[in-house]
Amino acid sequence: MKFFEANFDGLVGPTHNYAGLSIGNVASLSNAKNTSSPRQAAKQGLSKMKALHDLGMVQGVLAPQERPDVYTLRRLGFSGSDAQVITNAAKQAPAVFKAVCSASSMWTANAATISPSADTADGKIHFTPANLTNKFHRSLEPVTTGNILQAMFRNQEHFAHHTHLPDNDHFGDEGAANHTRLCSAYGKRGVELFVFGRYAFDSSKPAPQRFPARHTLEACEAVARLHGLSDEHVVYMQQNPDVIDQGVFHNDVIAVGNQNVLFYHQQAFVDSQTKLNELQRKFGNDTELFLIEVKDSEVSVAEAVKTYLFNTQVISLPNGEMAIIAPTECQESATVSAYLNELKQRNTPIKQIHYYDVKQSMRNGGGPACLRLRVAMSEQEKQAVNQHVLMNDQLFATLNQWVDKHYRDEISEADLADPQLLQESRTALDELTQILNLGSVYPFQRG
Ligand code: SUG
Repeated sequence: MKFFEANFDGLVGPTHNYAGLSIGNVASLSNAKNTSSPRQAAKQGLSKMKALHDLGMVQGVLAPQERPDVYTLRRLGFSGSDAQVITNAAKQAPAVFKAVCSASSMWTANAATISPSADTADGKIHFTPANLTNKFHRSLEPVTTGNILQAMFRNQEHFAHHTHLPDNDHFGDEGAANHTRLCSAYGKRGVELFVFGRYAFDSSKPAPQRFPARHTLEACEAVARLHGLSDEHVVYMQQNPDVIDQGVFHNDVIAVGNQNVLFYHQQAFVDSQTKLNELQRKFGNDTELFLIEVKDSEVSVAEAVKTYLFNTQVISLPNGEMAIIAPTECQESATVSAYLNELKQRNTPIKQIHYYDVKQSMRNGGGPACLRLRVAMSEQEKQAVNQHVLMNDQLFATLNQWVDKHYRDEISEADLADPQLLQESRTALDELTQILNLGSVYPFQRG
């Protein structure tokens, strides 16, 4: 049977904006209050999806969420019509209001953690939406994320869905951004590498001083239990607290893996050598495991954070070669582009580098890898996916027209308080759920 990895990219939502909401995320803070272009952002994302489809990859689309989130504002005491709720919240609690307008669900690497059927005890693909507790604006995502994932992966014979972990910092879970699966082939049992920022129940352990560690060991362990993974095929590694303090707010800003390749920075992990030895032992020796470590002397942590060298996608092309999907920021850096050119000459599976412009997303700290959620699957499992979410020439054209029809060209902070934006957003999402055949997934549709 044929196995492959499918990528489900987040479609950027109609309220995409720069609100400076993510302390610890350098780009988010430095672009706060800049004017954004939702239309351009959505189109950049769609172009990347189409490019991966054209490279022969299985590519899907994950729908955005309803924003501003008036339901949360009502929970927080604002009342009246939706327009009154928006106007009053924008005036009386501007910081809260900005948070409920965020289109942050576009970064689907944070949507969920997914274990493929080859790794799980019951042979199903398991999904756990991330609770994203560390940032208020992101903690609003998991319920609707779960609804959308269930509408995409409905078939209960193949897919198992869990509720997100308890909404508390002890179980802070940022999903696949801190999860990497290494394997000799997609259909073979792999090693699932869970990376965490801190220990929730032991304050004597290392932790960052300046910026928050969003993801805990205890959250990783809970997801591994829920998914029925065997201890012999799981590795837990702690992120180096010093790099979190330098702006590496998720592991996918400092490391990325695919099949038998782990590409990471020298400073990425605590106890790096011991942990990589454990990884090698659990991976086994049947297939060579390529541990590609980038030294400080080659690319500094600051340069990696600026260019998102590690927030690249490493993908296996149909011809068996691996390619790196990088943001144009990597091409614009002399150091990083020279490094990548040299890397593809080396004796590793990585043989191609492709650059894409996702600047609208990058300005909020989201590179190519943040924009995608990976699901390793078989041809049979792919047939069980809602086929309307899979990218093809027709869907690409339809979604571009949909964006042209509904999205604003520009959004500034003041525009978010326009009650009309909620109506535009709901009209767009209602039509999108028909295009993607999702049924009713949004609060406004469920009543
Ligand atoms: O959670 N930015 C997102 C970026 C997420 C990137 N994802 C991965 N690395 N996988 C975050 O910090 C900024 C929103 C704002 O400031 O307007 C934001 O939410």
